[in-house]
Amino acid sequence: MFINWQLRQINIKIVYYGPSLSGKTTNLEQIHQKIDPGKRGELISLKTYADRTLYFDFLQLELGKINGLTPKIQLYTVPGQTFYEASRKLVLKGADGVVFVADSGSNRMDDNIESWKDMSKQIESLGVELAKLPMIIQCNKQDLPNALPPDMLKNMLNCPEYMVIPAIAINTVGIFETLKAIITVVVTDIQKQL
Ligand SMILES: Nc1nc2c(ncn2[C@@H]2O[C@H](COP(=O)(O)OP(=O)(O)OP(=O)(O)O)[C@@H](O)[C@H]2O)c(=O)[nH]1
Ligand SMILES: [Mg+2]
Repeated sequence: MFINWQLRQINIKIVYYGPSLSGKTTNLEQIHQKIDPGKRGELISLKTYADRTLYFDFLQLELGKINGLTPKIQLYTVPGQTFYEASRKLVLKGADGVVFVADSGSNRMDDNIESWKDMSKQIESLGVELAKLPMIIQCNKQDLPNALPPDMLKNMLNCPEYMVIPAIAINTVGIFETLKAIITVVVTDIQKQL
């Protein structure tokens, strides 16, 4: 969180994390497409030739005031492919909240668990206590024939304390529920600090 008292502006950083191809970039693309253009900036996507995220995606939103401050909500995605670990850690740095985008396909459970472990390790190595970081879990690709129900995913990740939201990102299902949920937990957390 960064507050510019002169401009009465507060920057809030939310990172979409998860295994490769779970739908992190699709979340930002849908938000960018559906939100009023007056309330958002351009979507900046750094992609490889095969449409995979290289380094990160970025989208900024402007919402109503919090305690007289104008929030700039900055959404980032990490690149999910395993060899971009260093980029993921850089993108996570300074996050006020995380959306963990899990792939609900039953064949992707090992990838979800590995990504969750990597994320937990990175957060701790940045000097942040995992339990204190606002977090929402999105179970994406619920349209797949082999999709597992959100409660089962939550059990597999062994994280009973977090809110879990089912989603079909390609159809915008659960996208704004996720965004609202993470903003709510982050803002509640920030208000305690102000
Ligand atoms: N069936 C289905 N496909 C989806 C859904 N959401 C995203 N996809 C597809 O999954 C593929 C990967 O989506 P991305 O959003 O690029 O995934 P990512 O998590 O950003 O991937 P990396 O950048 O490599 O980490 C694309 O072909 C999407 O169209 C969904 O809800 N259901
Ligand atoms: Mg991506």
